[in-house]
Amino acid sequence: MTQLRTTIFSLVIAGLAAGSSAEDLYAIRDGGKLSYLNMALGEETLIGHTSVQRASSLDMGPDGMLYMHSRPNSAISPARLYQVDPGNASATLISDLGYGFELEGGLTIRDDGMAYLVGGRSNGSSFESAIFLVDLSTGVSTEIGILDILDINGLTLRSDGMLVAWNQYMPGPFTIDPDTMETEILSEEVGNIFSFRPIGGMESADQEVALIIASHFVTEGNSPPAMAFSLDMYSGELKFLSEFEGDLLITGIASVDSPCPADLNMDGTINFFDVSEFLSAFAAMDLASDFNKDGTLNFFDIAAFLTVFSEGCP
Ligand SMILES: [Ca+2]
Ligand SMILES: [Ca+2]
Repeated sequence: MTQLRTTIFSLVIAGLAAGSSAEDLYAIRDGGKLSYLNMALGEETLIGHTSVQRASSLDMGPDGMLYMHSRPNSAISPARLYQVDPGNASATLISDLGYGFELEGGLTIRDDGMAYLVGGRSNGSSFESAIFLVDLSTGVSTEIGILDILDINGLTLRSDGMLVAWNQYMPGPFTIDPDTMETEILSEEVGNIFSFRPIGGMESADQEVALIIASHFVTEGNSPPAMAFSLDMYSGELKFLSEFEGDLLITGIASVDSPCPADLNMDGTINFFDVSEFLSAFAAMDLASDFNKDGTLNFFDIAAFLTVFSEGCP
């Protein structure tokens, strides 16, 4: 009996140890593969393939689903916005974004379900960098300004509402004021680390410290391993976290934890309408209501939804 109890106890501990950590990330890599990155161990696990060609940046929505944009394929297909299920990597098209966004760009989602999307687009003979505000539920995007910095590969939000971005040609990360489009260097001493590894993505769960993945463009041959860093978005201090084995071409990263999983209609608050949305999804056997993430729908999902609902939103 004691032995059984010990066995169960060690299984519970092992389960906790194998569970997700707030610092872990989802990553989109190598032409649309979705991976799980264990940041402490520097380990990558493939979840599945989104089948989206030219998949670019990624972010976690308040509804617990991932959102991703793809770059256009010249005249064949425009840039597109997708919703991606983090459980199995299946991608659902939300909208066409048009023929801009030729460069990798960046996507970051606000708590109210609106996203900032920066993309480089061709302006006749040269490129220009534009920022769009995208409604994730409809996919409708509205241009809000032009930036003086090109080829942004990482974009995330700071707690004061400023955007923090990076491209590898800049000496360091910089802030973007989304109201005025003014840019300002945050920290200059850190740029050289990335000289051979372009920014794969930036992400911040707490909007104070960002996680950054630097990853090589080329996936064959002697490409250096992808590296993870943390960046204090107020002081500009950069710290090395871990290195990933294998040739990972990472173009976007997203937090594992949704900031507000009960906010199913993504309006930034939780109320009756989210309960109604949950019940509709549950009744329709839609796995959006699979709140304990075990692939089946039953009483435990209602209990899990009620728990996150009672915890509220940040
Ligand atoms: Ca809501
Ligand atoms: Ca379930």
